[in-house]
Amino acid sequence: MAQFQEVEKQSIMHPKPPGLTLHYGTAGLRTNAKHLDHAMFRMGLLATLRSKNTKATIGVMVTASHNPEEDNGLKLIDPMGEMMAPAWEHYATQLANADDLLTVLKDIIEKEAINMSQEANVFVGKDTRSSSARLSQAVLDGVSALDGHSKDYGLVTTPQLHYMVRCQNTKGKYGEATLDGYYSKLCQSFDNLPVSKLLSVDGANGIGALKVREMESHLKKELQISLFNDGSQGKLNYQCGADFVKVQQKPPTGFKMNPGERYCSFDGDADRIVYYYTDSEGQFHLLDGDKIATLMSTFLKELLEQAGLNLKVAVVQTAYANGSSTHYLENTMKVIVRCAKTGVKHLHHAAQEFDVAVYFESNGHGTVLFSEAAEEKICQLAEDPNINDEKKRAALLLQNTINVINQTVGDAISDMLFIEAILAIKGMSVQQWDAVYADLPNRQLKVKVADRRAIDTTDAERRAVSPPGMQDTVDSLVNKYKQARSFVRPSGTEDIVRVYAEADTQSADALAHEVSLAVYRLAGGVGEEPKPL
Ligand code: G16
Repeated sequence: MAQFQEVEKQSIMHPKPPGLTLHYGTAGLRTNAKHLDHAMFRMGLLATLRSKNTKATIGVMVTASHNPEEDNGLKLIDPMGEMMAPAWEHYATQLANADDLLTVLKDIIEKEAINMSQEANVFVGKDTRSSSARLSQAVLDGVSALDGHSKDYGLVTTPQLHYMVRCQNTKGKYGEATLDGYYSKLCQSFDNLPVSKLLSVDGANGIGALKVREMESHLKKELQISLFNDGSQGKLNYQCGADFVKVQQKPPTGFKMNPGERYCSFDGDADRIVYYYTDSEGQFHLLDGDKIATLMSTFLKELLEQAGLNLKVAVVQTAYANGSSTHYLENTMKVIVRCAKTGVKHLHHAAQEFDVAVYFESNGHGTVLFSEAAEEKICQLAEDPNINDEKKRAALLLQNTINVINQTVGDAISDMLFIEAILAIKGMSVQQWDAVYADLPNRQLKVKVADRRAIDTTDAERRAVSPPGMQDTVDSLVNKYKQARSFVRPSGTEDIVRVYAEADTQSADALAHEVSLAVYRLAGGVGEEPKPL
């Protein structure tokens, strides 16, 4: 077959480094950029097969998101803009590691009964990393080797590419598959909502900064955005961005914070957002994904009640969710709460079971999903001439909310617009938002081990099943602290094990350290032993 000959010919230009093993993890492939050329070419092949298989456009985003600048990676996007189906992740790993590329390729074609004469379309985007241009070219080479059509969107945020894929596959029903279409949809709805002014945005020196600037020109209303870490000087994700702020629990470098003012940070591909401020005593306050989920779900639940719509609202979190947030949501807000494994693909899937579901990871990655039936009910109500003013207002607000949200995946820009609108509508300051519940003090640490797969987990990653003795040790350490909880899990994006601990006081730091030591000793730690904080 001519296509296979072309793959064989082209793959010589994209050789696999000997001995390298990659794994399609939490959010795709990710490692040092210098090892990725072959994998990018091969993922171009895979995306083309997936497109033939689904008879729809597939997306490939070249990014390593929150990882350091020298890393890169890729996220594959399925037809409705969601992360690629888990069944295909296995093929991605197989293909990336294959020594005999054609055999694995043919195997996938046979298993999935793919019609190779079916047309294929792949959308490609990239972040601002210096390696992204050559790596996205490798993806495009892979697509053309299998005769697929591609459209290169160039520099876009990850959620923007997710959006394009969905627009294309819904034939414009979700919106227009262009950047202008994306900004117009979000901004038109945002312009219909009240808005607070003056927000400072940390762009993590990445693509989000460029795209916030681009979006501003589409806004009729004045949302005064002061942008810092815009990439003009600093290094991507270095001492800035959502991951740094969340994990370090401190402000990014690159600017001075004024007490009481509202700030937010994006991550390297702008699919995460966290808010923060300092009080008059200079104390730093973080409003992470849990606080965002609480704000959004409360707002939506109130509007649905005002509109008289009986729709089921749920919040999906992960094991990292602060215990106070789960307690508040279940006991005060009385919403259904579900816990999913880390990775938005898991949260997204769990959220699809409900009429309206807010899903957020504590790290600020999340969005809101409305079922088709829920959207229809809201739209019908908004157009009903026989309802009272209160219902009308609520229905219209809900309708604009649906359009401001990027339902394909967490989107820092869209989440930011929605949060700003909620604060303005509720007349709420960032301090009042923060005061809704108090976070339990918590700490997240990383432990370097020889092979992170030594740790295996169950119960949505809340319990370790290996190595032997790990969970018993965590349990006995947790018992020493009040209101404490801790878990360990291997990261799917970095070569480390993550440790999370919370407790009634900042003794959470000591618990996290003790658990880190246990990981180091029981799971094959390398380098220096973890030191107390
Ligand atoms: C990715 C995933 C997130 C996940 C994060 C950390 O984020 O999309 O869902 O929470 O990695 O994952 P892990 O703890 O497995 O390393 P991003 O923003 O880097 O793509």
